Amino acid sequence: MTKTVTTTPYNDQKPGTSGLRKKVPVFQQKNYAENFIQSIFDSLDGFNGETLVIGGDGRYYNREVIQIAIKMAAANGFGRVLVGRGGILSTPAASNVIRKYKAFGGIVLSASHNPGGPTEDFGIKYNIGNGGPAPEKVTDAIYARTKTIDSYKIADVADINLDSEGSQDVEGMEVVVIDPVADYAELMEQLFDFGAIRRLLSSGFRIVFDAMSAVTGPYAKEILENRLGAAKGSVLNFIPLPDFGGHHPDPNLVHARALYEEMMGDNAPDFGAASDGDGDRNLIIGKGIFVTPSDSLAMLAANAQLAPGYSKGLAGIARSMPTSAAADRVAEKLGIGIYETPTGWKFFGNLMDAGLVTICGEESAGTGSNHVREKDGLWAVLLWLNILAVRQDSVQEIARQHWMIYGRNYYSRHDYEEVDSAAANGLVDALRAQLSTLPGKNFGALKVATADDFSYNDPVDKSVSNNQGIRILFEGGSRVVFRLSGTGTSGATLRVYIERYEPDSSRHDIDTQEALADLIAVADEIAGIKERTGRTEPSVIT
Ligand code: G16
Repeated sequence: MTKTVTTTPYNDQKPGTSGLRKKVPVFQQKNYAENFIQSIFDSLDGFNGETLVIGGDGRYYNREVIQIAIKMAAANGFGRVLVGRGGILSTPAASNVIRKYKAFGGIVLSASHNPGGPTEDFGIKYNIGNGGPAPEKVTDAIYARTKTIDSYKIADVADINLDSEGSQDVEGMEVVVIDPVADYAELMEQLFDFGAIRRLLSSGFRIVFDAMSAVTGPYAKEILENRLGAAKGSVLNFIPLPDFGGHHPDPNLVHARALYEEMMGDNAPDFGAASDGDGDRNLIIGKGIFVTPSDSLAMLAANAQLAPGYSKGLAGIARSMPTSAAADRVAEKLGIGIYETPTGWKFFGNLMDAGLVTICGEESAGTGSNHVREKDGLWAVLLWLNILAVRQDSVQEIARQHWMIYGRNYYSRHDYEEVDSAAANGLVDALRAQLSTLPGKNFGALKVATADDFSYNDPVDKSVSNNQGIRILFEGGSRVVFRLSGTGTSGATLRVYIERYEPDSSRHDIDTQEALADLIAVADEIAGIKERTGRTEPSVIT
């Protein structure tokens, strides 16, 4: 039987950079998840009888919301739901399932790299039929609906068995529980030369992959150890836990510190990597060298044609605005297009659908291609391994040669987390007020060339996105960028992105923070970070 339940709106359901992310107790409020899911359905047209994909990263509260979403999909008229066994689908795997089975869309339950547990983070995101995050016009419509919603529909049935694969009926809608790994692993086998990677891994080349007790564990075990023959034990923390073992499942130099230390040690493996809560981010570390996400994008793009899936070359490259310009130099050399988008994977979807770009990346540990419409952590790891297998060079050698050819973009991001929201907004407003007076000003040896608040004109659907980050560009190609994160769940997170271009290869061995020291000081001088936030140093440096 289907019930219509009366509800009242919540006023805080505005999707951020990647869906709605809140603390679990917020989601546990009466009808909170139901309101948001019904608002998604109310914002869509034409899904009657169609297929919906549902899956999540397995974090605390995942199973409860999966049950709700399935019952609501049935009551709202979907014809079929595909759900990962145990309610599990990594974000890139969900994107693949949507595309492969021509689903109408998907609901992805994740708060990505944010911690999980009864008092930590949860999230709901809607992906459209191309497999990618809903564009702003859809998320705006969802938000508008959350403000007026007065009822939702749900099937009044017992919980669905999510643990055995196969088909079940829920009020006339078919629910198919699928293997979360199989389709994804098959796609990876089509893109990469598994034979070459297998030979590399059997030749004494050692890898370590930290799944951070998150969703990529089963995917990495199957692909890296079972199919590619990496030594048993190469995949660490491979059992997904609802609270990620109490850690932040964020593959960066702070939260994946142990991996970093191991890769910098005397007896380091040849290649180290990690992925995040929902499997879309990646961290790449070679023996003795951390590869920044911006550099990784550029190096992968420069070498992608060595992998079978990209042997015909790339159509173009896209990067988010705060990501370093290292990829721009590769695009220039390859004679292909480069696109600069706002932060958020959703902005890449149109470019990929229109065939303008093949590879995309973000400084926030995201890299991916048009094989799905999400960033993809394991994909980045496999492309690196494919390149290493063909080139027979170390990660160090590949990076050094790359910098020799293209120059090095020294790059770092400083995050100030859980800052008072009013202080953070005040800082951004004050920066905006200075924009017109900054050009031409000198700060030590640095002279401001231009300063603006980034606006994006989507070349495909012509939509415009304003206020996407304050950019201060200096003569010579250095820059600092300021923006507030759209993924945090308490207070505000100020992100400061710092970049310097160094063409001279005799200066490619400087410590990154040292190479950027003058820009870091100027960022504080212009924005008054210490004074306005009361923080003397960033909470996270990546
Ligand atoms: C999400 C988005 C990314 C974005 C990142 C950081 O990643 O999908 O496109 O770069 O957040 O966004 P912000 O700087 O606004 O916090 P994820 O991995 O959290 O889904």
